[in-house]
Amino acid sequence: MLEKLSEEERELLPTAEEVAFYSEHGWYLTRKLFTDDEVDELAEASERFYAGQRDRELPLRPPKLAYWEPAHGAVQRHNDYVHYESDAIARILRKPVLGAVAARLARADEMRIFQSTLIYKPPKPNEPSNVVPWHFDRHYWSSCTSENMLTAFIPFHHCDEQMGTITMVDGSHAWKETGSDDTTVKHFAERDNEDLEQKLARNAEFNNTDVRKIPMIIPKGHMSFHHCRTYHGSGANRSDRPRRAISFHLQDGANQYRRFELSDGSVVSYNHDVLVRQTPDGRPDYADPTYCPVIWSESH
Ligand SMILES: O=C(O)CCC(=O)C(=O)O
Ligand SMILES: [Fe+2]
Repeated sequence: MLEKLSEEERELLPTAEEVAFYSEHGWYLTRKLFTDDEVDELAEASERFYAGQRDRELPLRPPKLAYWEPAHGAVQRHNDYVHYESDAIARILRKPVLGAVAARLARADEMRIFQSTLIYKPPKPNEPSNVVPWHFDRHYWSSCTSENMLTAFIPFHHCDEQMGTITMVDGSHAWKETGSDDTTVKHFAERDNEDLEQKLARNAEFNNTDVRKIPMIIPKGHMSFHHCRTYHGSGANRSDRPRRAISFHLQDGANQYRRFELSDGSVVSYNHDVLVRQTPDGRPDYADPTYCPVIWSESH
C-alpha cells in the first residue's frame, strides 16, 4: 500500500535509524504528518463534539467508558471511541501516512485502530484532574495478545511543558515488572499519584537504572508515539489555553482477544468486549471493522 503515499509523504516515514531509536527508547517524535488545516479541523470538530454533535452513538455504554459530558464541569475531559462517533475526526485520524508510520515503528504489516480518546485539559493550573499519573497503556490491555501495540499522542496545537504535554520515561518499555500488581488494571484516575511516583522509582531501581523523564515538545502537525509498555504521564496545564489532543491507540494486525485472569480469578475485560462482534470461536473480535478499522495494510 506504500503507493498510497505521495513522494513527499514517504519522506515523512521514520528511517531505519529512527525505528531502531524507537525500539531502544520506547518513544518517537514524528515529522509533520498533519497539515495546519487538518489540525485546525480536529480542533473545530472537537468543539462540535463537545457541543453535542454526533455522527453516530455507541449502542450502549460499556462499564469502563470514559465519557465527559458538560454536566461534569471544568475537569479534564476524556471521550473514548471518538473515531466511531465523529466522522470528521475519524477521517483525519485515518490519514494513511499516520498508519504507515505506526506500522514501521511496530514492524507490522497491518495496523488497526484499537481506541481513540479525545482529551481536553482546561487551563487551570491547580486542577487535580489534569495530572495524568505514570502508567503504561498495556496495563489496560491485558485482554490483548499483542506486545507491539502503540499509541500516537496528537495535540491540536504546539504542545510543550507549560501546557502539560505528555512525558515519557525513557527506555521504560524494556523494564521488567517488579511483580504483578492487580491495581494496575484500574484506570489512572482511580489510582493514587504518590504511590505511582514511588512505584516508578522502585521499578527503575529494580532494573538497575534511573527515571529519565522526557517531555515531548510537539510542534503543530507533529505527534509522539509510545510503545504499550513505555511509562508516561503528564502534568498541569499552566498555559492560558486548553490543551487539546487525541490519544490514538493502535493495534498491529496480529492482535486478538485473550482470556486473562487476575490473581483473584476474575477475568479482565476491555470496553470492546460488549460492543464488537464475536470471532467464530466466541471471543470478542478486535478486528471488527465497525470499532477497530484497518488504517494501514501492506498487502492491499
Ligand atoms: O494526556 C496525556 O498527557 C497522556 C495521554 C495518555 O496516557 C496516552 O496517550 O496514552
Ligand atoms: Fe496512556
